[in-house]
Amino acid sequence: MWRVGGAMGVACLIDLPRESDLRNRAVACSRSIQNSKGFGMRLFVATSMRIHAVFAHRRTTCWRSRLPMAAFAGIVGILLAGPQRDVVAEETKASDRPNIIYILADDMGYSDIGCYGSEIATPNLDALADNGIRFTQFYNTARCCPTRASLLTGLYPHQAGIGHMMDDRGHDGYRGDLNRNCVTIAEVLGQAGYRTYMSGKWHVTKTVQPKDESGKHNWPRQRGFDRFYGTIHGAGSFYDPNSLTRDNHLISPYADSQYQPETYYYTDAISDHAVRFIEEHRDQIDQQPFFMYVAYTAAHWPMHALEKDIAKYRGKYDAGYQAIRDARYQRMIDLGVIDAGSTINWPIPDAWKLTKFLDWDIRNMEVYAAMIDNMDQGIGRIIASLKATGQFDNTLICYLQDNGGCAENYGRGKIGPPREDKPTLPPLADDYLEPDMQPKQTRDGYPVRVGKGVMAGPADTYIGYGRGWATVSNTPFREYKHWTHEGGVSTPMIVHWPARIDRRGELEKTPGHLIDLMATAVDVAEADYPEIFHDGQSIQPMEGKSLLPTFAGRPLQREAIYWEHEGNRAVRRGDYKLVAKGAEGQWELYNIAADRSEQNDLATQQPQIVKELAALWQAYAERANVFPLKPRPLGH
Ligand SMILES: [Ca+2]
Repeated sequence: MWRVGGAMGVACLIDLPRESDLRNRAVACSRSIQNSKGFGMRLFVATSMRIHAVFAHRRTTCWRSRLPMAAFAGIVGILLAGPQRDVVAEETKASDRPNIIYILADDMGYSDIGCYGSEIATPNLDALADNGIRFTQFYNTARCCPTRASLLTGLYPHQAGIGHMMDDRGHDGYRGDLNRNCVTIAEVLGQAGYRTYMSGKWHVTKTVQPKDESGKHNWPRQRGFDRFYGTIHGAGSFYDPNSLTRDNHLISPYADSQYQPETYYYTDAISDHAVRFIEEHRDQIDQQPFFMYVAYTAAHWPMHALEKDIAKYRGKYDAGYQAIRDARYQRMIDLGVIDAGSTINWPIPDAWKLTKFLDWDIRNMEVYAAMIDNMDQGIGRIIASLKATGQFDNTLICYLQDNGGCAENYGRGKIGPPREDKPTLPPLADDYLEPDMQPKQTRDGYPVRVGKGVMAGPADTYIGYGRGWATVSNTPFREYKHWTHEGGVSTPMIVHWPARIDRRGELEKTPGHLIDLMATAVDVAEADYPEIFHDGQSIQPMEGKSLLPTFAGRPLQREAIYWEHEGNRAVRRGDYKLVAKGAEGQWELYNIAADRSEQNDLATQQPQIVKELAALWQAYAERANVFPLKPRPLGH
């Protein structure tokens, strides 16, 4: 290992260290330069070609800026460093950089997991909450694609090119494709020596079925991830997902020699591949930490779940929408994630409740609960694999949801047909690549059915759970996925990191947003956020704040948080939130601290605050590529 000479002497490598040791030492040395005020300088001479790999490492950027380029030429690197004791101390810190796992769930309301008030069993998420922090005012962007663009890049979605979905609407804020003036967390942490894995839903490119390799320019492997298993598209059958991909190759789940479970179920597959990546990382634990992005499609429609999981919820929703909402509301108050003084449990209008098809809709909710239950089981397996590999304590895990409960009427319009007695269509070959978000048939030849009365769960159904249950999911907030009222943009956010967080089980009321996840990752990984990337492209500054101070209970300073999606707009500054429905909608003003259910519009009473916040939003929209609002798709 390393030996060093006297206080001003020359130190040589006595035997060749591993590359990770070299990297940590280079990092330690760079810090020592910054920290060595008042101490003498120490000259190291390293005689290894491998040191160049270390120098190429992004972590040493501050190094390069402080030393003449000549120092890097040839096989000798000259390192200037501080006293030996600093090096040792800093080296320990450098090697202790945590793994980071961001877990994102799909189309779930604020009250849908146990530790935020749900009756759905999520013991593994609850355990993370018991030993970590729950944010009570964390926000997403109200929709799948923009949330993923924002989470991945630390920008507001239009700045990353995805203000709407995966379609190009002719303006830079709405290209439906990540642009080249942003970087993903994987790109940044990869440069900082992290291994990068992703399992799950991507949904930030418009080329789901590329004609050739160039169409994969914004697939996960091309945007910084070392390994990928999941779907490029944003929704599909859980038994036969379209655009299923391993690394850079479209695959069929039924002709995949690397993964053949007894029953293929996408949520299980996402969990199993996250576990597989953690286990494969075992040999590299001493060399590099990892970043992993686990993006579940639970509980996005279709309501697909395994019978073993549905069985746990049979009969649990027979009391109907209002009774379940009432029970959730009380539990949320008991848990402290909301308070009674600033929310109301407004009654669900009768017009939103099904009566004739109530049994069918109860089944939809049983399946929805089972989807979340299965996801939680998978998170349990991820936790177990971290424990088994000794990585649990120093892994930062954040769990959150991409938008609020979904009131879309998918598959709920007409009355659906009964299942045929036997298959009516030819079976599909194992290697058939499912092209459709909603398959036309099952693998064994049953037509896929939609409509009222079609009992959800199996592969030949394709149903959403509808407005009544979405209102329960979003207890006690207004609106849903798509809208920027609290029901659209509020998400649980569980943060778990035993090595650094002592506030076990506490609630954190500081507002936060997806944009903060890049800043947090950069902070805890001690990475450098680049100004230039992608072969000379300038990179927009990240918008978010590191959440690290909040982990220790310290406040965050920020101007405001902003939203725009499909003309729905909002800005929150302090306790005040200005929000509007649609591009033509009037501004509404709420004091969220007093009225998080957004019932008492203060716009006419406090016109000065409306004016100030509207001006803030306008400035944001102009600088962040938001205009024009609701651009029409190309060709329309
Ligand atoms: Ca979603």
